[in-house]
Amino acid sequence: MGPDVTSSSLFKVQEGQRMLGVHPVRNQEAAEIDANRDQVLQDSEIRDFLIQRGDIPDLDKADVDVGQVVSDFKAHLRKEQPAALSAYHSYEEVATELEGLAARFPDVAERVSLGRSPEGREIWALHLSTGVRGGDTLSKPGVVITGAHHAREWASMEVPLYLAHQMAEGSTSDPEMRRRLEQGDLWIVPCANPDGYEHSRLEDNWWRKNRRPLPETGTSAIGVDLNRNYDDGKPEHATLYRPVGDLPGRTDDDFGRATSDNPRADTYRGPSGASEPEVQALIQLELGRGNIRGVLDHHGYGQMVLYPWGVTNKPVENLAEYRRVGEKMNKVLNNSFRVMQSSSLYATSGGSHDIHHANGIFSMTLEIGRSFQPDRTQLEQIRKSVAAANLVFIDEVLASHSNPTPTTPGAEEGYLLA
Ligand code: 0X9
Ligand code: ZN
Repeated sequence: MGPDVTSSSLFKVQEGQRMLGVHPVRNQEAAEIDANRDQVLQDSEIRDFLIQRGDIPDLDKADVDVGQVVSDFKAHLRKEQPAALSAYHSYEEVATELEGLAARFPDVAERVSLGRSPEGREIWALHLSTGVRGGDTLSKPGVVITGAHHAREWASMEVPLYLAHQMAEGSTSDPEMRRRLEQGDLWIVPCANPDGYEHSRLEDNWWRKNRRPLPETGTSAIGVDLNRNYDDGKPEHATLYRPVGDLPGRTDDDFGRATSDNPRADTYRGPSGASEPEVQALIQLELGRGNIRGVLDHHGYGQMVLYPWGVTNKPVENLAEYRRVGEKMNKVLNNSFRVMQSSSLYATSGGSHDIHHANGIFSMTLEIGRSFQPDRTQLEQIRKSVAAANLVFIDEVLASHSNPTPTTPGAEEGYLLA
């Protein structure tokens, strides 16, 4: 809305020399931010609020463009979209591009729907491998690349999409790309959370979760944090989803502050493990297909290469391997990332790489960019450099013959309870 929102708004934010109105639907949030109660939300108040809520991670560990994050959040408060929106693909555009790649390179690429989101959108994958149609790609080691589990992390969708282009288009001209497609069974899933992604693009650039209404909670809350909902249903892995002592339906015993049983929280883990259709669709590929040896999940932001465990400070048994591959990826990122165990950023349960790792899959999370919605110039640089790091990851997984069977951390050893 235009100027009358500005004049009738209870709260204002400063944008350069101008004072702009907070949209009335954000009044409650604004009241929380307005520490000095002057009805002007200063950038410093917004920054402190975002740090306290966890939307800005630990500045000693993550690389953050605080000014950009605050500015993007002000778009949320005004119920507008950041200028960077036009640099990003819509869900429909992604669907069309993947379809186009499959049509142009039919002998190495097919577009596959892994399932449907709660609002009925297909979760599209580009399946890349020589002999993809009719051939036996199941006998090859598989790698899955995912993005946009979190709706507002827009760049995390663009990198896998860019990689899909690189791999399909390189298949006819670049011997190294051809080799990867001959050796591997590759799956690229740019948008794991299509409903959330579209909601974030069109309605609320700060939206994180999926968009499933939660009638089972008896509340009007919407959405589950898909990166808290991973679970393989194996009793011996149950504590990766819900640590001992963290009871369902209670929030006073929540695991750290980064995973919650409160349906209104941004980090709501869902009513049960793998309750969400998006997570089920991905797990069916990642664990169900049987040949997947590596999973690389993209998130934003902070410039970090994260490896398991996320649920405990206990080190993984193949720590040296994770660190070696992480550092190798960081090298093509100009050493601008930090390589660390996820739990040392903060501990969560139900995260994707923990469940994969527990099933013998080499799995990492990349936190890319320095804000949720980097501008066009930054996005271009991110796409190229992070896609190169993806190729390092893929090559390492395809080259490795070891497949360690990890031991799940016991309930007694080092879970980071609140
Ligand atoms: O919280 C998450 O799911 C990831 N960060 S984000 O800002 N993209 O939401 C981090 C996942 C890594 N796992 C842990 N830190 N435990
Ligand atoms: Zn994320």
